[in-house]
Amino acid sequence: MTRMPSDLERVLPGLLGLDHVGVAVADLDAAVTFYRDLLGLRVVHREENLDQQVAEVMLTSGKGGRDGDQLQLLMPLEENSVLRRFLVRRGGGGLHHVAYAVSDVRSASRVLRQCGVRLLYDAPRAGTRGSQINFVHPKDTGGVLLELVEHAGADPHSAQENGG
Ligand code: MC0
Repeated sequence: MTRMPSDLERVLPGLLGLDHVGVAVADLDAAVTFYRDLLGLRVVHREENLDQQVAEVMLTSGKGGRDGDQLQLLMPLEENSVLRRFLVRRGGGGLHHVAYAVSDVRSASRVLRQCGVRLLYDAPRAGTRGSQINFVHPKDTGGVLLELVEHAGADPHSAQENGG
């Protein structure tokens, strides 16, 4: 059972704030076109993450928060990947996860585990842009897959325009 701490700041050290929202899509190029050409978001990163079996594109409006909002579009690379299962179950796409930046994903995961929350990985795995990531099971968060992300380097949010 999850033990709700009375002082979240004390219990989860190093929480830096909301990092990105992950959206699962069946057609990455079509989704990029929608968000870039209709909403005016800017593509700041593209990557294939073979460990997670996803192709991803990160976009931002450049507004909101210290480094701008971040939308991560995710498309499965493999038929038997967890993201493919999600797409099938959700009828083609939808909100997949919400990610929070932390200064130390290992210690954040350890503290959450101590509170009875299920972390999906025993040790962090490779995330976008050289980050280290872990996930909290959606059944322990009220139905939302929650990602913890520790960015690589001193300025993790700095992103380079690549033209989309
Ligand atoms: C599954 N469920 C979800 C969910 N995925 N609920 C909310 N959000 C999601 N994303 C629900 C199902 O509807 C089901 O609920 C229950 O969880 C268990 O379903 P399941 O069939 O057992 O689901 P599985 O086998 O697909 O596993 C779910 C699990 C998996 C969360 C463990 O998706 C996983 O390992 N995720 C972590 C890795 C991942 O998602 N990678 C892609 C993003 P009911 O009520 O029907 O029982 S990679 C990424 O994001 C990287 C690139 C990055 O940001 O750097």
